[in-house]
Amino acid sequence: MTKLTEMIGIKYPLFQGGMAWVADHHIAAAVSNAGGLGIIGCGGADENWIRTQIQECRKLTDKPFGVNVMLMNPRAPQIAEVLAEEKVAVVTTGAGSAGKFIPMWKEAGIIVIPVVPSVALAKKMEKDGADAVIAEGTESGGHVGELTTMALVPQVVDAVNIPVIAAGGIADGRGVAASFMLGACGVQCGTVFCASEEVNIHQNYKDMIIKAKDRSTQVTGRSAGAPVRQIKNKLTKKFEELEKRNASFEEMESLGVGALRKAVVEGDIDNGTFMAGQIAGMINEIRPVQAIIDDMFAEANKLLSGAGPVC
Ligand code: TUI
Repeated sequence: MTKLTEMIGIKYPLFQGGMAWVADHHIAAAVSNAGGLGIIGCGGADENWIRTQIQECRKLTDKPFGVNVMLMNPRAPQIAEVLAEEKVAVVTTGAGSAGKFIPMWKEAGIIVIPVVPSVALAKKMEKDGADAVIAEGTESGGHVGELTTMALVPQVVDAVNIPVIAAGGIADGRGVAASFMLGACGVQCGTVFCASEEVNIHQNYKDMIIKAKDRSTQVTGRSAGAPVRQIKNKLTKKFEELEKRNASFEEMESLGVGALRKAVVEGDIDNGTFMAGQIAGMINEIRPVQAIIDDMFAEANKLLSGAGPVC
């Protein structure tokens, strides 16, 4: 039990990252049924898709689940309203500042937990009324900040009085235990759930994660202000060439458009964006969600026994 499990009413202090295109109602319901908090990722989808996903998820689980809003999505305001109408248990946000939506979500009784890549944004989110923050290190897959989990989490813990959840580079009990030692009250994991039986993605995506080694991911698009960590392939080579000649955000964007769908839906090994965190190198098999989570916390509890109260 931590402040987080009490706040949300879940068994394990674990969130599944709301990964665009990857995190639909199947994986969200599986994680919630296994005792964590499953999260549906809106990515670039529209409000009709998300409403259906919420309804389908409710058919598969009676446990709390969340929805992640990617704030770069031009339809974020419409999605924000649907989430308030549907009164989902938890909203997480990414890739921007959630401030203007927080009052509406709080009024609907929703627990609001933004992802933050910095102390400054964590403090702003606390001031704007967030219930907790997810401090996400650059080890993560997808859209990333600059600080590592090891450096970011304790600095955010010191800066705010709300619970902090650690994310980035966590996929087993050692990562969970380390996060607690840094002062976090819970963890968010993404990549490990891309290697689960229940996740609804192309087999090639799962295979890419299983085959990945420690140095298999890279961040593209930093120079254009759109840093995304993904598994190296022919597409990342093309991104590299564009970056070398200081291509514009628009050029980078046009190469990236549709590439996540190509990875998740088509399994296009050469032209897809296979977003994954640095911890992919440690993930070597496809496993059921329940086993992933149970083993993670059995190991963490063993490591932390005798460590005294940590959160
Ligand atoms: O959002 C994520 N990860 C994501 S979103 C995504 S969808 C996408 N698809 C194609 C291109 C780009 C994105 C894939 N992965 N993680 C949470 C996160 N948020 N990481 C970093 C941030 C962040 C960055 C800056 C949050 C706030 C922020 O603040 C800027 C500001 O306005 O202060």
